[in-house]
Amino acid sequence: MTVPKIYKNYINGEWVEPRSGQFQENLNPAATQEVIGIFPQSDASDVAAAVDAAAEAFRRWRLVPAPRRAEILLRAAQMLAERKENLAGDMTREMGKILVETRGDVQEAIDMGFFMAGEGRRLYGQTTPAEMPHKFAMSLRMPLGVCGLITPWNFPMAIPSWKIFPALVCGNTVVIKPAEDTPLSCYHFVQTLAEAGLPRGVVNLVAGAGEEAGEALVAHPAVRMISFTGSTAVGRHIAEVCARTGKRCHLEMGGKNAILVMDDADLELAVDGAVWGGFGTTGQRCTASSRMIVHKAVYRDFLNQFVERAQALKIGNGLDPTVQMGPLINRQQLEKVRKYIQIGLNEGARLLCGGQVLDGPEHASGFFHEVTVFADVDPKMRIAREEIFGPVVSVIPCQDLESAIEIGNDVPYGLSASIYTQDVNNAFVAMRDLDTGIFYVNAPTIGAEIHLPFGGTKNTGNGHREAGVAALDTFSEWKSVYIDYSGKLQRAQIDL
Ligand code: UN1
Repeated sequence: MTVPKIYKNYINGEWVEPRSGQFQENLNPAATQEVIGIFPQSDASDVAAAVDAAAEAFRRWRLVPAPRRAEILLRAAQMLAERKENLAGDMTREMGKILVETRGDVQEAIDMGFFMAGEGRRLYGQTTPAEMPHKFAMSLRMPLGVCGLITPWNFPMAIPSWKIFPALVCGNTVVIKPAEDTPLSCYHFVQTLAEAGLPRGVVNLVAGAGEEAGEALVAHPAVRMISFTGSTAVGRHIAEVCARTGKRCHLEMGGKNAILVMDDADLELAVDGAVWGGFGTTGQRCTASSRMIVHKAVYRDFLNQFVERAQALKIGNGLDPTVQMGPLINRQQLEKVRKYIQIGLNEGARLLCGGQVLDGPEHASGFFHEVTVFADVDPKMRIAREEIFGPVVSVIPCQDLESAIEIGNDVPYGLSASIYTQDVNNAFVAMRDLDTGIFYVNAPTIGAEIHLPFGGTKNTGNGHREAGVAALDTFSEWKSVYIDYSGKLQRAQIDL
């Protein structure tokens, strides 16, 4: 076995050791004997050095014309495309999801790079008529300054890219703290940006724990905004600290997403979507389809087909191309899944398949769990309301479209929803009435594309969006400009 590599922080264009001298091993969740690398456990002093570097770099970066900034982003995206296969392999090793999915994750980063590079030649503001004859009025997008980014482990490169690319094209500089479980993919991403020619200090990477490095980043007075993707509990706490320290705060948190299956649905298609939406990424997406709300007329048929397909999924190491579902990310998540299965059983839900940790010889060295389906779930049960973030799906019977929508909305979250129906009227009603930020027709709740806004309502978000042009609103602020070329004092109507 090769000696694991020791990684450092990236501050002001240099790889530097954490001041504490503390490091932590990053293990492969499919084979815990494999150490992916040894990563810094940074503290507040490392974060402060990174923020200082970002603040200094901002003085110059904000003045680099946006089309020039964009050229660097474009180059980075092209380099990611050339490196895609290696990046995907490393991501599967550190995160566990299967290769087709990690390729997709890298592709999202590539796509976001291309998209945001295009924005370098737009970043549109507004020009409007002014109230006076010799006066001009317009609004411009201005960068915020130093952005603090805190990213999760389930999309180890895509989500850092969703934050870094728009932040940079708008003229901000950043400090990113990736998830402790998946720092390697973020290292690869930042390394690629550096090689693409990003000036020193524009992007800084500090690895470590949320409680220490993350907390220090959120509290730092020179950070102008925080963009966080992760749990609702942590997001709420971040929002409080941001409020106290006067920062903008963008939050992307939990989900409990439903697929509605109507009596006129193409059932085979719906089952396909349910399997992919429910068990893709081992259910560890905030967009995962963790609830199936199924019309009573097709309930039995749906359950039979769904369970048959779910049970047939091959679970194992995601590097094996025949494997369809990888492990959970870590022991804590595995324990969480076990806990919720017990809760479901205690609540009286009917366990149709799964429910066990996989610990046979093939699976013993990873955090593997069977795909699990609960049927006859009551919408009030905890397994139908709380985010499990694992391969556990609750199937809930419903009477009609109206009751399906009511059940769909009866959760604290509002990220994504979907309906399977052949009736265009049903589809439009569901689109209008399901209170989520993302909606699908005849497709599962996962699979958002990078050029549309991504985010949710209720406890999922806090009103901001990422991805698409909407991300520019998250990472910039408006300056309204009035130019009076009359050469005399003109007074607006309102002053008179
Ligand atoms: C997430 O689950 O945190 O829409 C992001 C999707 C992916 C992104 C998910 N494109 O499922």
